[in-house]
Amino acid sequence: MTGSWWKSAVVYQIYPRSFSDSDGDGVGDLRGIEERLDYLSALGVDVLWLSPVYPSPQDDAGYDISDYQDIDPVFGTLDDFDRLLAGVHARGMKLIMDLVVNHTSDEHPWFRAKRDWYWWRPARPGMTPGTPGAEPTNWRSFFSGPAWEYDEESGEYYLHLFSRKQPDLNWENPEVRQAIYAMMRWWLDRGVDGFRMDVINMISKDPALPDGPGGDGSAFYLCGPRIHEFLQEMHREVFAGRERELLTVGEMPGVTVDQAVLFTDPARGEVDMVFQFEHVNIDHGPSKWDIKPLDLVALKATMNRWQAGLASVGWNSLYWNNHDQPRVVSRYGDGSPLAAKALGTVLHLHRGTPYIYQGEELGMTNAPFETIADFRDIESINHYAEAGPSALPALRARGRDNARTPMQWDASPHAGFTTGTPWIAANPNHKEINAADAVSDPDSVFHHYRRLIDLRHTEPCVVHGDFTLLLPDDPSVYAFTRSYEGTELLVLANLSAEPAQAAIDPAWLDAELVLATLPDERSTTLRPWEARVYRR
Ligand code: TEU
Repeated sequence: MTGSWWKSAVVYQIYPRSFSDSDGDGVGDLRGIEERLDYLSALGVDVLWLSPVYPSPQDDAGYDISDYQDIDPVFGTLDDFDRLLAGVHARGMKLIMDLVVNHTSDEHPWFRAKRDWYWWRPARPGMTPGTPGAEPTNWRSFFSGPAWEYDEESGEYYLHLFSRKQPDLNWENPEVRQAIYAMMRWWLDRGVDGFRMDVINMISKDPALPDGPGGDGSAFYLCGPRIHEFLQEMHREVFAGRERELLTVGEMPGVTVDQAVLFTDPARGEVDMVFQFEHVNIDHGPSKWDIKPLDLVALKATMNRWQAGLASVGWNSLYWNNHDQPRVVSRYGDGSPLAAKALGTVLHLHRGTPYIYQGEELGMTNAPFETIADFRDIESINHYAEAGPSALPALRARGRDNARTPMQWDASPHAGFTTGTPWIAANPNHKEINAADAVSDPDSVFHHYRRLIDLRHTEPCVVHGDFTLLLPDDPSVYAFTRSYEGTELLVLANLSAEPAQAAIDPAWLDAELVLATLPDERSTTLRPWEARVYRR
């Protein structure tokens, strides 16, 4: 792929259902996005990533696709898409699509027409098909219950790692692979600038599909035997030889640093960068519904390992948020604008390509969900059905709907997202946290993010500088330096609600203060949630 322009780029993720509704049906759409392009341009981001907008029964909010080469009417038409893409390009930005090819919807015509494009297996030997425990393996789905669905008609089961309406494609079949590559070329020919690849490290499975310990089959489907071969083939068939500057990022739950080096080594031709999960699983217990408090020392250690592991070969992606994660300001912060700025500063000053999830640049928080009726996400609803009302506190803290409430544009009803009834309620705090106020306040989280993006664009040390973690054992201060060609940056953040003493060389206080979230006090004591970036 041409050069590495994406090293100095910042990506902004749009979750179309919740971004901006132009026609009052309560669901965001492509025209809504088009109307907001000047806002995104003012923020300064380089690339927009659209979560899925393809035709879909919306069982998993569009991650269940029934036609890869069209737009769901709820979002608009292909003409709307072309206009949006032209508007993005006219502003010097790029647009990448969400590529969901580990599975399709069960309503995709392939599912009935091309049986051997999916994973079908008979019942466990000696068991009556369709009875509990007769599933071909003991694998559990990510969305509760077994990963197998019985099909009366054929008397066999199909595999679905996610919902029963998301059957897994069988990538062992070369016809599957060729159909997907052709579809990808079609989008690139239409002008899109790359792909975010959904759970792409799950496409190669051990064809024996053995039982896993305690129902966890991940050893047989995460980074399976042919994963590198498939990604290299995709690269040759889809990306190689294209002149345009493209971006590929593979979402890879469970990926290790060593594997990520292989996936992102440019010489191997696989993907440009991966989304790893260690730093967002750090407050999980045995499952994501088991809540542990954040251990900042552990968070710094994991981030540091990824920085070091991809320092000479490969490249990191950097994110706190996406449509699957609770809001970072509520999770690793205290919900305040100051915490939002401190967390943003820490993330954006690491080496890698930062991803901003819509509303993060406003300091949008988790939602005040009360009952199960407030939730929309299949993952939360299924978990509640299995675990019962005692699951509510975990759903409130961890539910993906926290990320999916409407983008907060202004203080008007439904946060200015829609003139109709939104598909999920807007957070009542939109009266205080919204884009209109943020844009007009130079001290807002929005303008701090704008300055962070600007710093990446203008200071090569942010892009290329070597990363050195300082004070690894400090429980509240996040501190590190970056250095490149004689320039050195120091990043200091107090990620706690108490004042904290930063045990750094006080000579740094004489250096240029390039970014600060509170008025300069020239002290090594950091106020609660304060963040500073020095340069010398
Ligand atoms: O998510 C993959 C994934 O493994 C998790 O992040 C998952 O969403 C869940 O939180 C597990 O507890 C991707 C998409 O980002 C997600 O929205 C989809 O639901 C999923 O794949 C299936 O396509």
